[in-house]
Amino acid sequence: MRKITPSEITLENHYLSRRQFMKAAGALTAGSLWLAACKGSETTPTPPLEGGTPPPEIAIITDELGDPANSLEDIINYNNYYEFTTSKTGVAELSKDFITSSWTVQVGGLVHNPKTYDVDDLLENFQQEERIYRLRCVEAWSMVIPWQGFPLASLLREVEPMGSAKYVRFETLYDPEQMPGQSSKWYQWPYVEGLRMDEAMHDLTLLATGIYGKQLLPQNGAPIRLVVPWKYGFKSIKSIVKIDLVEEQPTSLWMAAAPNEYGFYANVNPEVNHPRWSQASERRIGENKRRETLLFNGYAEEVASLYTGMDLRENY
Ligand SMILES: Nc1nc2c(c(=O)[nH]1)N[C@H]1C(S)=C(S)[C@@H](COP(=O)(O)O)O[C@H]1N2
Ligand SMILES: [Mo]
Repeated sequence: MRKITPSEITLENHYLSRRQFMKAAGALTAGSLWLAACKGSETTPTPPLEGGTPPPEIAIITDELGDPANSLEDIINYNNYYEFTTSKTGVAELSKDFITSSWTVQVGGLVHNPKTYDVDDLLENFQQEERIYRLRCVEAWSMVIPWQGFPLASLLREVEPMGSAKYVRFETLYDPEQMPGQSSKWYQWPYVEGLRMDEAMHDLTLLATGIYGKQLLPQNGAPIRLVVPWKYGFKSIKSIVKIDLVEEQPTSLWMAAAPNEYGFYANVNPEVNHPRWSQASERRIGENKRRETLLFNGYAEEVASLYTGMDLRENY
């Protein structure tokens, strides 16, 4: 058994199903990623099977809490992407022809060195890392996703924020021809999100470009999207075209749509309920039993200090 990275594996059917994982979990040491039952490897020869095909290579990816990553199938077929549809199972089909090539991201505002980046250059010039993060939707479902990407901080440093920059504002593409959901008058398009400067500079804050070692698919926010694992999923804005450093707190699409339900911070907090439902527990996609929601989605050790002295109930 050897430790490998998610991108070393390309065939998603090499992963154990969650049910298989639960059986195997007891037998394995906790780790982030293990390749087991290595077909054809010298160390673990596969026993001949009677009349059957040999088992495939099996890899288990877990987060640092030991929970298995969701399958690629789950991750690419159960999505929130309101630019396409409000149906979670309909996004994949409706977004399949979305054009994500020749994509640029304009970074500006209160910076000394504004620049428009080609996503291909971002992939080349910023060291891509593997990050296995929990994603907790405000609707109380969650997944574990093995992302590839790079810290937002490394991009922000390059454009040299001015001292007056207090927040970062992100914008998704506006293109109603390609994104049928943008014809909906219920929301103010384009999708906008924001972070406070220290949140944006935190090492956990990722600009994601891939999942399971493959480029992002449109339904997951291709070609580049934000991932802020300690906040509700809606902060993790997809298909970004513009990043601005600003002085005033940005108003997100969700704050504009329902200010009493969605605040600027949106930190995962089991003690602060959504006005219409409890946030104390969640359903991990692929599991039946609900699990308890963790403060800051389990990243309290890393991020709680960002909020010392703040009333987390008031600043929801
Ligand atoms: N532009 C944009 N970004 C978005 C959304 C959206 O509708 N539009 N949905 C958000 C919500 S509510 C969640 S839970 C996550 C879901 O990400 P996933 O589909 O990749 O799992 O994306 C977030 N980013
Ligand atoms: Mo969400």
